[in-house]
Amino acid sequence: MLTTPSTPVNRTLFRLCAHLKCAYIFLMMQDYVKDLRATIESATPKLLEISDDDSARPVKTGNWCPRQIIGHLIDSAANNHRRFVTGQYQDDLVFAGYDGDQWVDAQQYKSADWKDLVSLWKAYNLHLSRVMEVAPQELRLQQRTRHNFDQIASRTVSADQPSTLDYLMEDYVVHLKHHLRQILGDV
Ligand code: NI
Repeated sequence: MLTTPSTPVNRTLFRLCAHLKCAYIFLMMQDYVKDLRATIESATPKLLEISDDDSARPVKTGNWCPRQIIGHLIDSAANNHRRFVTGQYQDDLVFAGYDGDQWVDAQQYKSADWKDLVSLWKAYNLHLSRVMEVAPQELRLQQRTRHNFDQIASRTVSADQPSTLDYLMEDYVVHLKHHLRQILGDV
């Protein structure tokens, strides 16, 4: 573990190194991870401005209400969490799908507490942004010939084209933003 050095010159150098390390980590971070974190930061206060009543009313651009949409995004986080981890330890990128409507119905998101849903959505996505960030680049970018992104991705990839875990991670953020726009308009 690093401890702060005692002399002023060493302390300055230590701080400089810490800043450079932060800058390096930020530069190396995938753009979609930066986008996810910025989206969480900007969307959370806007979501919390939505009243309890409005969070249970269907949005204009779909059948679900905001509680169900954020619930669906929590389900997406849970399903993709598993994919982002197991995808680093298996040769293919073939994963179980899930029926979005069924998951939303089974958990009765329409009667769940709105603020609790937003806080779980935020915490889960901050965690996933870290899962994505720490996944080794060579595993993220490794081309896999076997995948089922023709069935589980929001922007599908045909089965005869190779793809990567990185693609699935970026696709996750695209899907999240699509559903947030249903509630907030521009995100
Ligand atoms: Ni969806």
